[in-house]
Amino acid sequence: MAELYGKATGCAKGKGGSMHFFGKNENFFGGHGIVGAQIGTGTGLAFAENYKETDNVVLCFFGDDALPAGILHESFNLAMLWNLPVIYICENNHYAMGTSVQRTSNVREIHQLGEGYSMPSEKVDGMHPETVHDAIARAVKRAREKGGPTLLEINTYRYKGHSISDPQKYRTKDEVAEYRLKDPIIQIKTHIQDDSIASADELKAIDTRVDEVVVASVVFAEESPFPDDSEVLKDVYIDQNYPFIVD
Ligand SMILES: Cc1ncc(C[n+]2csc(CCOP(=O)(O)OP(=O)(O)O)c2C)c(N)n1
Ligand SMILES: [Mg+2]
Repeated sequence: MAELYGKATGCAKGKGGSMHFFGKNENFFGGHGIVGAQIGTGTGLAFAENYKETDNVVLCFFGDDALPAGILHESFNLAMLWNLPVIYICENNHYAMGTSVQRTSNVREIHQLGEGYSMPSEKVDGMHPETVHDAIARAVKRAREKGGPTLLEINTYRYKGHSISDPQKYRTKDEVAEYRLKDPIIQIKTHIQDDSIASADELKAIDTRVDEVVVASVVFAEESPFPDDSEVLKDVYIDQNYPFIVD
């Protein structure tokens, strides 16, 4: 939350903002402001884990708008060639900034993109949390057993527009309403209660705890200082000879 507010206590010291969350200690390397660019980063991180002979697996997330990006295809090729421990997770919510996948990609069954690289791939119902968990567990197992990368097309939906200035003329209100009925949180709550895993009161208590964490995070962010001016060029990759730098 502090990073969102651009505060010095944020995970990227307030210099990343919403686009560049980063936490080295947490092994968390993005957000990325450039659509698709994190696919190259994720592949490189997988190369590093492989090189260091660790048991770690990279989960590399991207939206449906990253499909036509050249870096996706180059990364898929190298990841297969080098048998890297990476899971490419396409969160297919069917829309990019203001365009549906149908209008930008000739391949509508996104998981089929893996076939061009002989990469194991799966289409997953993203509205069922347990289905998602199982698919990821299978892919992680494959990677840990030296079976290399997996492409998961996880189908989901975006209820809101890309931003507050998105008039959402590319879809109907009925379509949004239909997906809301299949909301994964509603589905998992129903499942938990139907199977008596937890009671309505226990779920309410979890909601309350979550609200408290969110409020505490917002208060922490609001009360934190902005980064000091002296921080502006620290931790930023720049050419020290670049002319605007004056001591
Ligand atoms: C290379 C590049 N082109 C354009 C943009 C502007 N842009 C920001 S988000 C976005 C659409 C992203 O859509 P998707 O990948 O489907 O992600 P979603 O927001 O639906 O999860 C675009 C085109 C950008 N950030 N980078
Ligand atoms: Mg999308």
